[in-house]
Amino acid sequence: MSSKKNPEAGRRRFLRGGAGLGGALVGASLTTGARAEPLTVAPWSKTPGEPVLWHPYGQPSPYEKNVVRRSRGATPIPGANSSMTPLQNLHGIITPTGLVFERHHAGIPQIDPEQHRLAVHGLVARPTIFTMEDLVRLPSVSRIHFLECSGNTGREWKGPGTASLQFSHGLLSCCEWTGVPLSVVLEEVGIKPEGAWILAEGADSASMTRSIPLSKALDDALLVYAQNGERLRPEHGYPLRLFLPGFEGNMSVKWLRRLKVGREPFMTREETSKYTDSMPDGTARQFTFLMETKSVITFPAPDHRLKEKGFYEISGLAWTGRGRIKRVDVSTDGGRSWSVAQLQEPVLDRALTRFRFPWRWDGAPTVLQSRAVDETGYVQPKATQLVEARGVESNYHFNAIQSWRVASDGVITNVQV
Ligand SMILES: Nc1nc2c(c(=O)[nH]1)N[C@H]1C(S)=C(S)[C@@H](COP(=O)(O)O)O[C@H]1N2
Ligand SMILES: [Mo]
Repeated sequence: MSSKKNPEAGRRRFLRGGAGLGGALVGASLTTGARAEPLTVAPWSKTPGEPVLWHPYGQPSPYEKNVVRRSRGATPIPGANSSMTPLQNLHGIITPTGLVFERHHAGIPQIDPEQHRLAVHGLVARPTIFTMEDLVRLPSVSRIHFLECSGNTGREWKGPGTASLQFSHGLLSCCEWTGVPLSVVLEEVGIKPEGAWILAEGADSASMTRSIPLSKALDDALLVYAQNGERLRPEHGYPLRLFLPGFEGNMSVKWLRRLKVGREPFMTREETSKYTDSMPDGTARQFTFLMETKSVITFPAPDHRLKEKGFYEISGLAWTGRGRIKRVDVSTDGGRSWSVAQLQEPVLDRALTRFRFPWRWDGAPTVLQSRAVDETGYVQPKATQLVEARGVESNYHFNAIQSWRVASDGVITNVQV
């Protein structure tokens, strides 16, 4: 039988050849935990199970109840909070909508889509107010893109932060977004020649506002009404949000109610006192739109514990606001040597890319790292390199190589090497 028809034969060949392992697995079994015992018939195999419509809207198995968003707890400002995606429990590249991180400056408004309006005004020929019905009738597109808060991994600037992947890297998601290209709407209203920036305003009580360069608005910005195939959830901007592929999450204004075209950036709170980068010379850098190339090992991570030595598949995510990921290198010896990881196809433009690397843990303490390279040749920096360039006073745009230390008891911690 060919390996196509018989996956078991293919697997044995893989073991013998030691694909990607340099023959390290010859004669060794991957399945250290498996036993040769008679198979029993469980209670759930003896009677019919739950009926259809057990949950009219599907739910995960009750055994997956620990796979949830988590938050650091209440903040002093009402409604200003965030929750993190449990990256340690996810597979592939798509974030299930119910696990997509949340970041709200003033809570989640409950908006009636029939009453929602999008006003487009300022330096335009035809100021217009759109209903949701108007917008959904326009030509639409669907795109798979990551969304990362620029505050993600912000606690790593001053040394190793939280010993948890969910809390260190969990302000990150990747969804299929459907909506109207912003360029279509801008063409409808007709931008005056002096127009160069667009103010985007949310309908939440924070009235969150950001200035968007017109070039981005005309390039690939989307007015999004659906996420992973269904209308947006309230926490992600229902009924309408802006989505700017590859740009910092903050600019993808949720509950979008107004776009105003102007000559210059509007210098809102979110681009002056917040979302600026403190530099080592005491100045602050403004308008750091692009999310830089980054990667992280999602298994194993501090949220896991290795029970025994033996075979494990290291797995992780890489992404870049610049386009596509070209390569991911993995080190299992604290950066002394690097090997190329396997990338899951398709590798999409400004989407999460899943990488995998086979590993046999010998039980000795070690440090695991991943390093992403994007299609422009940019290489994810070491923490020391990043800090040298940017100092330690920033809260945003930390994209350094993440190091996970594996101790001999299988406990994994967050370190910087
Ligand atoms: N109107 C409005 N838009 C907003 C926010 C907000 O609080 N209000 N938070 C921003 C921030 S900081 C981020 S990181 C993303 C988070 O999007 P999500 O909650 O859908 O993951 O939305 C952005 N858009
Ligand atoms: Mo954010």
